[in-house]
Amino acid sequence: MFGKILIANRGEIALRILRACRALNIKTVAAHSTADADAMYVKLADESVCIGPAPSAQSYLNIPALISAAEVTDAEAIHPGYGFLSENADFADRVEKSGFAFIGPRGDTIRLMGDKVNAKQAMIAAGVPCVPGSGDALPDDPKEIQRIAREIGYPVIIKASAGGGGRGMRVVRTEAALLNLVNTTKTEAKAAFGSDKVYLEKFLENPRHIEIQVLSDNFQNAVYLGERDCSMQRRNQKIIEECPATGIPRRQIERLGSRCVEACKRIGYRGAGTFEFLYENGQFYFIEMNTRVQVEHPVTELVTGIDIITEQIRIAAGERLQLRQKDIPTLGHAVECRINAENPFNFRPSPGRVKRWVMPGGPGIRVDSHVFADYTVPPYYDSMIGKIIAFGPTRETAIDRMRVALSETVVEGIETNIPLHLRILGDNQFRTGGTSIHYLEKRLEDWSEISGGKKK
Ligand code: MV4
Repeated sequence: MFGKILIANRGEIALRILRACRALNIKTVAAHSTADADAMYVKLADESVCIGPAPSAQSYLNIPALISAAEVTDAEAIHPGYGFLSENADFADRVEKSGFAFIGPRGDTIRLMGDKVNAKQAMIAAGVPCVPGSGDALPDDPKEIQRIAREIGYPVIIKASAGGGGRGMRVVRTEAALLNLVNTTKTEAKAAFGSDKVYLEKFLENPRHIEIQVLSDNFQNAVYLGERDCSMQRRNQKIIEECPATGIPRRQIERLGSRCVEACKRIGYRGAGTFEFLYENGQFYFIEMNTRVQVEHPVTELVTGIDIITEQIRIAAGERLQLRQKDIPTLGHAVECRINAENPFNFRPSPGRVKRWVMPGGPGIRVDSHVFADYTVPPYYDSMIGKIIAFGPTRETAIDRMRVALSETVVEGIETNIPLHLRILGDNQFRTGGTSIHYLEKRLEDWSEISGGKKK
């Protein structure tokens, strides 16, 4: 087991990783920017290293600075968290070449899954159901592109192979618009990701976003930890996530989970990972794989009792997975609300000094946040400042506990999206469950009309 881990991240996930390390009696190094010098996880860490000025490019994305920090503190491993360099294959390679363990998959696995065309081909080979599509990157020949699109059937969606997470995508509803949009998407992909490789898929009009969590060790042992419903999103930003996904037959989840486990074994996956699916008309369709721990990992932890960060560390240290699929419980229901420092209805970031911070408690309530009274939320990074997770024996109990928790939460000095959460949690469609990825954007339009806002 490692003696010391460098945490190459910030905010609530840095604190989460620190807590797992401390429980394992592993020393911690907090790598932080000048803007995060006063963060509580920096104070709680055994050592801290300032890796540069506030802008991410000069600090949390600064590979030489992070590797040097690990060297000067004699860390044995680096945990990248999520975002930043967590899915940067070159970073993973350079960490391992420098003699440190990268707490995540090998660089070549990150590279494989980062190329969405290759990722889909690997999934098809493992029997994971995928969205019907071009199967490979689009050729240059316009006639061939039109033939492929016709074979798929309109509407189709053009996606950048080096993109993901909603970046570099365009929906095409008629053949007349196809070639121009392919060229536009290729140009944008080249500029944004360095590769103009694009592919086509059948566009699904009203899916749910369901993801499968997996753990896989160095000895080809792999398990799935159930599923999460992440459909409550706005502009590809998740707001509420939950586990399990209501209204989906357990046998179907079990079959899908076992296909994901098979895929992990075939690609030699190492660590924690998430298979992202669209779910429509009772069918699952793989879209992409995330080779990192995700913001929403706590809902899976509460329902299965498994500490995903600790499992990541153990797997990276070369331990065998002790978990057996049949022993993994799925008990009750968990709902996570992402707490963002932003205006609840125009979503404008609201950084600044937190004058009052009173967090909720009670049965089944977990708060993952690094914020405290007098903390200053910096303007340089993502606006998420924490997560409130509610667990209960049923979905209804979890939702009601969350409503009570949010209603007793006090944050003054900055704005948060708590009022939006309360509105969603009180909405009948949400309470019934099974809403699609478009639900929130539609409700926001209805609500903005009520509050006199203009239609977008
Ligand atoms: C799709 C889709 C519909 N049909 N692919 C968005 C980000 C990335 N995960 C892929 N995304 C989508 N791919 C097909 N063939 C709709 C989306 C999509 C979406 C997916 C999940 C969660 C939120 C989303 C928001 C907009 C579009």
